[in-house]
Amino acid sequence: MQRDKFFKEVQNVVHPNETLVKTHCSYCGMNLRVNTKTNKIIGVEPRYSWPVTVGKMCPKGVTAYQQTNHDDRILKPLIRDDASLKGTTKGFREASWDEAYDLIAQNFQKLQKEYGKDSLSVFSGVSMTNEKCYLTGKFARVALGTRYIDYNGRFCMSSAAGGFLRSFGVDRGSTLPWTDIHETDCLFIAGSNTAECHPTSMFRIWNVQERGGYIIVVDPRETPIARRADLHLDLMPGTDLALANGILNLLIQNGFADEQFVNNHTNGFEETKELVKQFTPEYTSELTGVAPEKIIRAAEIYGKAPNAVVMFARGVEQQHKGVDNVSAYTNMALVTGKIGRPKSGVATFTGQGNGQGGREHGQKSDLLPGYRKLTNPEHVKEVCNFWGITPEEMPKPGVSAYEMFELMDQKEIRGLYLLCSNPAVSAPNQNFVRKALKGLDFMVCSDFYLSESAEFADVVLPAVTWSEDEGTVTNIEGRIIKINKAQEPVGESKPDWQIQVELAERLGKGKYFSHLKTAKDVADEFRGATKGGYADYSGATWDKIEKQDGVFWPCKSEDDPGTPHMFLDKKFYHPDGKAKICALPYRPPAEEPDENYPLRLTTGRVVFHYLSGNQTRRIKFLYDMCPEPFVEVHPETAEKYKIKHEERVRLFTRRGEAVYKVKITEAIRKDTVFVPYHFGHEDSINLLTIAALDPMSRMPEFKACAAQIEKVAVKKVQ
Ligand SMILES: Nc1nc2c(c(=O)[nH]1)N[C@H]1C(S)=C(S)[C@@H](COP(=O)(O)OP(=O)(O)OC[C@H]3O[C@@H](n4cnc5c(=O)[nH]c(N)nc54)[C@H](O)[C@@H]3O)O[C@H]1N2
Ligand SMILES: Nc1nc2c(c(=O)[nH]1)N[C@H]1C(S)=C(S)[C@@H](COP(=O)(O)OP(=O)(O)OC[C@H]3O[C@@H](n4cnc5c(=O)[nH]c(N)nc54)[C@H](O)[C@@H]3O)O[C@H]1N2
Ligand SMILES: [Mo]
Repeated sequence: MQRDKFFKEVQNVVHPNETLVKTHCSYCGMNLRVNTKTNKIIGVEPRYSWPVTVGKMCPKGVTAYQQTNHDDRILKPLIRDDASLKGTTKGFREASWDEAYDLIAQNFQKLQKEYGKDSLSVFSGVSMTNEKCYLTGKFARVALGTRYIDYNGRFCMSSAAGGFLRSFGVDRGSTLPWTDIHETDCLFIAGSNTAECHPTSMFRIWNVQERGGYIIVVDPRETPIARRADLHLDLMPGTDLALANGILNLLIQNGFADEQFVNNHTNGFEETKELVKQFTPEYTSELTGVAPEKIIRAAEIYGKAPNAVVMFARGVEQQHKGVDNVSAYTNMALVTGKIGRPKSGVATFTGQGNGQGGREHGQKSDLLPGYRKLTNPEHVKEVCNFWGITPEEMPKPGVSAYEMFELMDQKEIRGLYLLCSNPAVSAPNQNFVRKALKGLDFMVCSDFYLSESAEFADVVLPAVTWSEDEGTVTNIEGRIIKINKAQEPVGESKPDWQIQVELAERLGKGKYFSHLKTAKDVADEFRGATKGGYADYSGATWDKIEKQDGVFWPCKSEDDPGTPHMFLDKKFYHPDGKAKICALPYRPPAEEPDENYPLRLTTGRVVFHYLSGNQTRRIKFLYDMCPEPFVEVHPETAEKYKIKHEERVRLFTRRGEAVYKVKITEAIRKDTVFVPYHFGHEDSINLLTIAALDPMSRMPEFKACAAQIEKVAVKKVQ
């Protein structure tokens, strides 16, 4: 039967004063429709015709619409007129955009005159559209001319990116579309709390079992997916590399290697085979704490499955060997040839709504649009020609996110333009990071709510939320999708791209930016800038995205439909067309438990909050469901420390301390404690975390450090 065209397309005018705007959620980028009445957002509806999540929504998604007209919105630029109140929300006054721009231009120019171009820095985030991410990179390099730009993806997906680049020569987070995943025979999921962090994908995960397939979960905690999995490998935090090597050894020893695939399409097999030999089930068990039988069973299930998908997330990646972990788990797919065909492959669960696109187009210290490299003179030339600057004018690569705080502390960097990130909660080793922020000569923060980081700013600029602007983001699958505008900006707030265009004019760089009058103008320039890079978006027009329900990159021309499956032709992106199987010696976490700090601390998320919590702590329903952080402790450990459920304990590491309510649960290892990181100020677990960085991705080790707890003495009422 032919579907009625009217019903297929009824997504705009519903009633004269009510509309449904088809868009995607601000948090993880899944689809929904925003309901508006007389041009004001009043609710959301699921969209069942969206192929990826088929109308599924999560607690954050159903309340995301409440952000836009929230009472806490910043309505006008704020200027700090009392420097002694730096580090608090006080001491600001409202100002006009003109006054704010003048003050910023004056201070930025003064700093650059006195201390050089590189005395300024840009720290950004990937909750922004591709267009904004692209323009932020151009703004840093062309308008400010500084080498110091980096972004919150360094704390999120940089290890996945590094691992994929090394293994495949290309970094697209999923080698296959999500619509394939439930049809596989085995899902091997490491370090992902999928049910809480990607709830709208859960129906596909459960469907694997319902169709007779297997689920294997690797996590120190018994998360909801671990509970229902066929096998839960409950490893010690920070030991994934040993586990992956141990499983690979068994896959090879037990004849599951696909010799033809390995010979024709990969390098590095023989040396990897030699290296992993020592990782017998017993030795692997010693290193990881996982029983040998479970390791053997995992290799058997994965090895025998006709199709299998290896998936991982931050549990694996946020380690000081995150890149090695990613390549080590990817080895499983390459050795068995379970990649480059439907229903098999490797995927990382993307973090933020634009975690994928946001890392491809120039916010990273060493990258330019289209995933071009700042270290490659040809790439630099291409982008310079496009922007109309000379290669000499292009700044050199800078440093990673955390290292920028080190340079601030050393007064190498004196000014900061922060947008779309809240590092005063989300960066590791907070005591140091907050000191670095406080010591800046001049700081600008663009946000729609006053964040913990804005407390350190001299000027705060009111940005718009996701639903007051339009543009594209690239979702978990590598599919470029369209965010649509549902409401005019509240107060005097402006989209970040517009702020950058106007600021560039004040800085005397208008000729490179003034032609950008609308979000569509930025989009057209952005697509052009990616042309010829391997993350080529040039054919992904807004029309095509609308018609096809998204476009997978690479998409190189108007008539290219895009690339849902990677490597179907068995061609990888290294110059010889082969993938790399990597021989990776084991390294323990940077900080191992000892007498004084005998516990392993790991950190992560809960379903009700998002990242630093600056958005979700303001939504009443979400706040009520989880108003404060907690520390998960195993009953036997609690017994040892004589602590009870809901009692308060002081948790401390070599870097800092905080007091948390105890949640006693058997769903955690006895040697490990877990705290969610969505809270600020004295509640932030990042006061305790370690800034041990991965040598390649510069990712901090959020997932493992040594800690101790003690009961807090109850203060006597005076
Ligand atoms: N509700 C909610 N959803 C989110 C987000 C959010 O803040 N809230 N954030 C989004 C973003 S930006 C991201 S990056 C993703 C993150 O998604 P996930 O990576 O799934 O989230 P995390 O809770 O950080 O960590 C996942 C799991 O890793 C486990 N883990 C800890 N240490 C180790 C280890 O050493 N090895 C292994 N194998 N596992 C370990 C933890 O116990 C945890 O269950 O979620 C996205 N979705
Ligand atoms: N201990 C520990 N720490 C972690 C992690 C962990 O697992 N454990 N995970 C890390 C990970 S994966 C991530 S992704 C980071 C994220 O950490 P952050 O980058 O701090 O993430 P957000 O809380 O999303 O911060 C975004 C800020 O920008 C604002 N914002 C949102 N959209 C826009 C926009 O379009 N424009 C502007 N101007 N502002 C906007 C929001 O209100 C918010 O204040 O945290 C990392 N930190
Ligand atoms: Mo993330």
